[in-house]
Amino acid sequence: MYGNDFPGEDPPGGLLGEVEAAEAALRAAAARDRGAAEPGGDLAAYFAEVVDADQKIEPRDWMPEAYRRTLIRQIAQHAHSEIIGMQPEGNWISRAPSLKRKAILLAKVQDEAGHGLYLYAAAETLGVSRDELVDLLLSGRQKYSSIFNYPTLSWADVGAIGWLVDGAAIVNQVPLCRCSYGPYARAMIRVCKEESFHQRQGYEILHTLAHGTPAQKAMAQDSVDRWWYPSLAMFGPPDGDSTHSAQSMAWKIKRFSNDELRQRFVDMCVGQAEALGLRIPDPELRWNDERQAYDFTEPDYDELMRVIKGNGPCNRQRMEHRRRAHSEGAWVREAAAAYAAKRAVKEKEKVAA
Ligand code: BYC
Repeated sequence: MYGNDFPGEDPPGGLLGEVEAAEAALRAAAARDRGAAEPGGDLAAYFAEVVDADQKIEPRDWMPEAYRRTLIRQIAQHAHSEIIGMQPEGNWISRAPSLKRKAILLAKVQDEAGHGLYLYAAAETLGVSRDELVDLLLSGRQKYSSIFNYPTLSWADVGAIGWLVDGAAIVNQVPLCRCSYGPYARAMIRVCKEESFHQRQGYEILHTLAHGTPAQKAMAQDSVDRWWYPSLAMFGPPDGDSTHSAQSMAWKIKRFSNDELRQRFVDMCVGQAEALGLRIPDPELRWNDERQAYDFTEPDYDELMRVIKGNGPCNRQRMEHRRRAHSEGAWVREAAAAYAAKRAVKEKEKVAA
């Protein structure tokens, strides 16, 4: 039993079942005739009709400028998170405890790079270039997830990231498979399937450690103690302080509020922690029969704001590393551009011949 393969899941089939249902809904929406905007008609009304009918907005469609800007902000932040998210785990590639663990971790980190690329490509369909987005990240004008500003101090942290961070990412991203913007929803289907696999590898690392020597078990518990609250904070500020939620939910970009998803994540983790034999570090955690959900201690949202503003334990290190990697990779981009230009000339010559 690994992570989200948990029995008695709600919904049946678990989160992966939900991804499959979202994929089927995407295909069904594509097969339905959603009509076309009347020439010279009310474009805003047509946009609202498409969203209301759970059809997808595509890049060719008219959309409110604020919808476009919100999507660029969220998709870009998501893409940057995937790219920066490679650093904390990359820290352990050369120190993984076996060749097999090293190969698995390498593949996982490589998947995160792939997710970043799908997401940058989805953002580009909104009329912004990859160069602009990278520049916004490197100049600090766009954010990435708070979670990647915490250090990975032990091998068990690779397990805790898989179980808790990827677990939180999936709970947040499964509803995005039903996002109203087609390219983002389609990218999310593939990302969620891969993230689900990542969550299982983290769970399996922790399970092995938790059933190993007392020192290994203590190392696993220490990781869970450090990653629990930062993982809860990944869902964003509480609903009352979430500036974008109401509008994003009306546009069906977000399907659930930050607090709803946080609760869902806590409810999912409790049974998984029991199966691992590890303790969630929250003395207030208990089942509430009336709410049919667990009561829990909220993360420290002042800490979240400090980390978002650049003052977390590793913000400076992460950005310095990314800037250095970007400048050291300039020759690769130049070579790829020169190669593409050469091929374009050859293609043109072929067509002319
Ligand atoms: N970190 O109004 P709100 C992953 C910002 S997983 C940093 O609620 P929204 C991965 C927010 O941007 C992580 N900033 O915003 C996993 C806004 O700031 P601005 C990436 C945060 O957008 C494993 C302000 O706070 N996942 O990639 O409605 C391995 C107010 O918040 C955070 C995604 O990006 C935070 N935790 O909701 C490798 C998923 N929380 O722009 C990689 C897509 C909030 O007004 N994103 N802020 O200055 C989302 O679902 C939503 O954007 C959020 C926030 C739920 C994160």
